[in-house]
Amino acid sequence: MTLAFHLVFLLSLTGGLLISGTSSRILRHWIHHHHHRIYHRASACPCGWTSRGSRCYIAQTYRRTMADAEAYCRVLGGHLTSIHSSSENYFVKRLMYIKSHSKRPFWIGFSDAIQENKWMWTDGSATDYVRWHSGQPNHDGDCAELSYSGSTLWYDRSCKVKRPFVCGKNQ
Ligand SMILES: [Ca+2]
Repeated sequence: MTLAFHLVFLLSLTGGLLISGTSSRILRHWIHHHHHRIYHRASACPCGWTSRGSRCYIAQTYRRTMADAEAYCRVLGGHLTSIHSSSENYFVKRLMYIKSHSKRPFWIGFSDAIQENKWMWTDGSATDYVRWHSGQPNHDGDCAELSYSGSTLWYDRSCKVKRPFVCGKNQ
């Protein structure tokens, strides 16, 4: 279906090139709309992973404890994903929603298990962005889940709860 669509699109594009002669404008238009697809093909992310900037992400719909989820991501060469901006937070949520079609909360790699109240990313990156829901963390647990309630906010939760999760790694 997708292939057929692209074939039709390319044929109509070719027609446009021949008829109108405004080739560069059409080409720019095409590149603009397909930039993401072209970029993804050129990226170093393994099959099944989605690239964003210099990072790769994959949503896993199996439910695991936080530790098991982190171990699973490590087997894949990454960690539970870290999040460093509002746009990355939204991207990660969308990625999970597209994969799971569910609004179940899921694990990200944020934890204060090593030192209480010192929240750190399992991939060792800097804690330069947080998006706790108001009143969170409220000491429900040492792990952070991303929730769909409100606008993609974080709640601390017992690490033993089984949740789907998103892994991330550098390209
Ligand atoms: Ca909590």
